[in-house]
Amino acid sequence: MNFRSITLFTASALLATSAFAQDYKAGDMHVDHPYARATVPGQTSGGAYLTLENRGNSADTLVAAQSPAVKSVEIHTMEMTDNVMRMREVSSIDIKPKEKIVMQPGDGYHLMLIGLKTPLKAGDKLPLTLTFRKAGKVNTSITVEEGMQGKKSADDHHQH
Ligand SMILES: [Cu+2]
Repeated sequence: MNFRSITLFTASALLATSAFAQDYKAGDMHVDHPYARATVPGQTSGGAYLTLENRGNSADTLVAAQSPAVKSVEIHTMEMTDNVMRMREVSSIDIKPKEKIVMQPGDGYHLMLIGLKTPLKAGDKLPLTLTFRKAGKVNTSITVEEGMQGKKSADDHHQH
């Protein structure tokens, strides 16, 4: 293997790795692993999750999320009210310097895909654009993953 072929090999290995990791960024804001859970027929909304990481030294704010594949995307948070886990829409998410926010089913923040035209199936991909106050727009792709069998959380039953 000469030097040139080693260089090419390294470059293609790096490309493959970054495509698999699904890491997107704009400025200091990194968005990692956007995914949604598969939905059942008749379900009109579904939860989507991702990791927001602010690698910069100043705070930034997620102010909007949108996808041409659904009617709208809302930013939701889950909280305990009278011993019942409820979700509520919020207008934005603040991400402090060096903060990492990991969205996950059943707790904290998630994105709500509203107005599903067809059920989300494992393997589907949906474009998702996030808008940050400072970093601007980040174009990402949500991958639909298998729903969790037997474990239901409030966002699985969410209706609008
Ligand atoms: Cu929700």
